[in-house]
Amino acid sequence: MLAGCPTWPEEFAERYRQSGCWEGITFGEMLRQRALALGEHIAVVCGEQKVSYAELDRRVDRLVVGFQQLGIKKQDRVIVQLPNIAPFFDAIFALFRIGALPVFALPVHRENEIVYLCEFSEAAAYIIPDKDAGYDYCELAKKVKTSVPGLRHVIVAGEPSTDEFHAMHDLYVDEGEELQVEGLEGPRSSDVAFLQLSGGTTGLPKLIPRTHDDYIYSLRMSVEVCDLNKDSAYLAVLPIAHNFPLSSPGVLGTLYAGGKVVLARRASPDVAFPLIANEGVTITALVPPLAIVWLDAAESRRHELLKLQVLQVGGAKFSSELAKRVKAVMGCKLQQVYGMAEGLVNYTRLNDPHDITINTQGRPMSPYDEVRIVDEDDNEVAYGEVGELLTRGPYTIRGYYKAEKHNEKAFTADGFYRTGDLASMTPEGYLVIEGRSKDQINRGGDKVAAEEVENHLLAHPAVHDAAVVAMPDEFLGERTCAFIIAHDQAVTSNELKAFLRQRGLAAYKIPDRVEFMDEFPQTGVGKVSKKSLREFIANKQNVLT
Ligand code: J2J
Repeated sequence: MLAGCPTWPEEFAERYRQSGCWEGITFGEMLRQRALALGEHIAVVCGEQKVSYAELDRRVDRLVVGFQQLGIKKQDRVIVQLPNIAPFFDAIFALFRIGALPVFALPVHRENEIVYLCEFSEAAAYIIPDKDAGYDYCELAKKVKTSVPGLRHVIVAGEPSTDEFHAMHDLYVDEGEELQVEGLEGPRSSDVAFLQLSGGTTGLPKLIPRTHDDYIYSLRMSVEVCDLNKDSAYLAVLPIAHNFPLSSPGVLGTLYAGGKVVLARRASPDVAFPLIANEGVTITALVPPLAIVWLDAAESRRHELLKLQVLQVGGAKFSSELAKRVKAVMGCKLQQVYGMAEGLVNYTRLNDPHDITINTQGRPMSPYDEVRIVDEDDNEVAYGEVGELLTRGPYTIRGYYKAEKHNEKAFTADGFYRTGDLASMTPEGYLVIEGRSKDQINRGGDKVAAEEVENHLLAHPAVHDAAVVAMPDEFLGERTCAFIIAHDQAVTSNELKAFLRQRGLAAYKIPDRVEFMDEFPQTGVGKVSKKSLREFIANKQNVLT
């Protein structure tokens, strides 16, 4: 097991194995089994390209050898920053087979995030597209490589702009040569398979170690709850490195079920609706702001959505007003999904009464999930009352990667993860998300850690103090507002935003609004009162509208 990854105490591990949650297979084995059973059945559709299960399995083996020839080996960490393209699967399954660990970055991440990920995970390699959505990832990789000398390889799924980088298509060895893989001593199912990025509440993002056993179990449960099978077609519109479209049931759940993954390069109805119609898409997943766009478009384009059976919405709270429109406008079932990269996933069930589907965020997918809703002293509250949600179970981590100190706060002594979400529970066991105690802004599903942005702002010479909070937004649910006490009255909002961009911060973390103040409101104990700041900005917005 990779050092720095807390794991389940043996008595729990034993229980999860005995009860059959943990199947004892790795991702590499899972793909092999599907390839043997399903052969030429289509696994992935990407534009004109259609890849069968057998072909995907062969491509992965050919790439395994190429990766090995570069010196990538078991337990190496490899940053994977790919958009929704077929080589994503070749790359991650090849790494899984070797026992190297993908570290999932999002396409929107920039120099700041990638340098940090490379350094913190001590990455051996970094995999990128050449260009995507008009952005040049080779340019980004050049900057990253200069900052991180330990990064041995940059691998480009496309055409590299420099000889220093490897073209991924050159790494696949010829058919036949992959037999060398036979001698490979791959990972065990209890090993960590990859590191997933947490939404984050701290100055530096935390990494989440997920094992083959626990993640494959989460796929199996998701597949069961979402009723996926060989005939299902899942459209991936959200970036597939994110935990929701990756696993709930997402692209990996679809492969687990033997279904067809259809990759969309853009989330707009103009791209996605024709794919739904032409590929017979049965299920897809959106965050609430995208659901709004789709609902509006569907008013006049319902004929394109006839095959769609299920629309999943999650990542941020979906208002019941919008939820009510899904069936009427799109003609498919709504499924609310409340999950987290740390583990626990909740779904409304496909046969739930309308009232539950539109008003709750679902219930845990596994009978082995333990959830508690507690007050400030960790005492359980009554049904219907609001408290913080704590959880423990067969696919919820017991600690972040190399974060011993933080883990003491983020987990209880008996191993429950403190989600930082405020929730209540209905008598039927369904969760309603009521707010958040963690210092995070949920910008339409994109999570922004206030402290991370505050630290960047504090690096500006004109900034004396900074406090970042959420402000209400009709479309995204929340946007970010940065309150600043400045040394230098001349500094402007635009200058501060430009400063953060120049530091290589991803665009979604740049504050939407900057407010200057002489001093911050304080709590009774002299801390900055973010509650007062949130109220202040919400009131100010109301006055203006
Ligand atoms: C309110 N808040 C929600 C919801 C997530 C499936 C679905 C989503 C994620 C995800 C995921 C919410 N209503 N329906 O990993 O597998 C907020 C909560 C939660 C945090 C986790 C999956 N669904 N949230 O969004 O790791 O605050 O995972 O703790 O990105 O998103 O964020 P993340």
